[in-house]
Amino acid sequence: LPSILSGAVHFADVSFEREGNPVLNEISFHVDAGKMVGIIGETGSGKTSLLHLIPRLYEKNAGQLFLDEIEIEKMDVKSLRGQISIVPQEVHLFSGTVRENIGWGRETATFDEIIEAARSAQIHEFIDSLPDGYDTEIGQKGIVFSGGQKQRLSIARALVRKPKILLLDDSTSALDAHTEKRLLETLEGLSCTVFIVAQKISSIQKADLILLLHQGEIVAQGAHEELLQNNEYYYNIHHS
Ligand code: DGT
Ligand code: MG
Repeated sequence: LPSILSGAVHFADVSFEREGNPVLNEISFHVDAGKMVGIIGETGSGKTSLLHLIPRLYEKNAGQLFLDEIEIEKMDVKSLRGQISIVPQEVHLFSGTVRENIGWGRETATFDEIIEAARSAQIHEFIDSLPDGYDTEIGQKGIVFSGGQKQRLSIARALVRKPKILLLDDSTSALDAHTEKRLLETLEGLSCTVFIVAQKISSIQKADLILLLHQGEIVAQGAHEELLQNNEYYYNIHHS
């Protein structure tokens, strides 16, 4: 079974339904390995569903989905998921130390790798400032993290697995603009294809490819400047 990914993603007329209701309709786009894709669209437009199709957490109903020219059905699901990290819209931390929470799912990670992931996720300095550092307990008996701190911890957890494809589902919504900018710059430097679902255009305007979803369809795709010039709907949400 083929498994090694460089991280290129190609959707060809992919449709997806839930309980007989169409959720995504004929989605087509291509992104090269190592690039950044921004996804925006109103609530319920299908952003989370689109991300979930890539590691086969959801199964498409029609069309073809290729990773590096290989149809995802031809890959081993476990190996596929081992190379794709998703940061879910709802962050889940568990009772345990910061270090355990970041290393979760990758028990072979060394402490250096955990610190490196935390640095990339812009959360290392905060962790380092805690009295027990990476040994700080999280949860009922321990420290309570803010929304933005939880998001960054969750991103560190995804990065420690050194994914070829990183899927961020609204994972920067609680970050201040400065921290978000630094995070995106760091992600750009990794050899990893990054998908970022966001609520604001400002969060994704540097992306190589922006997908604008509306009721399960891509109504516009391209780079920011191109969309601003050619798409009235995009222009309007940018200026609203
Ligand atoms: P968000 O997170 O509120 O901005 O919305 P999206 O864009 O992430 O939307 P998504 O993919 O969660 O939902 C797309 C459509 O799928 C929407 O019409 C609701 C429907 N849907 C979502 N979850 C379920 C589910 O568990 N069961 C059923 N039947 N439909 C669902
Ligand atoms: Mg969603």
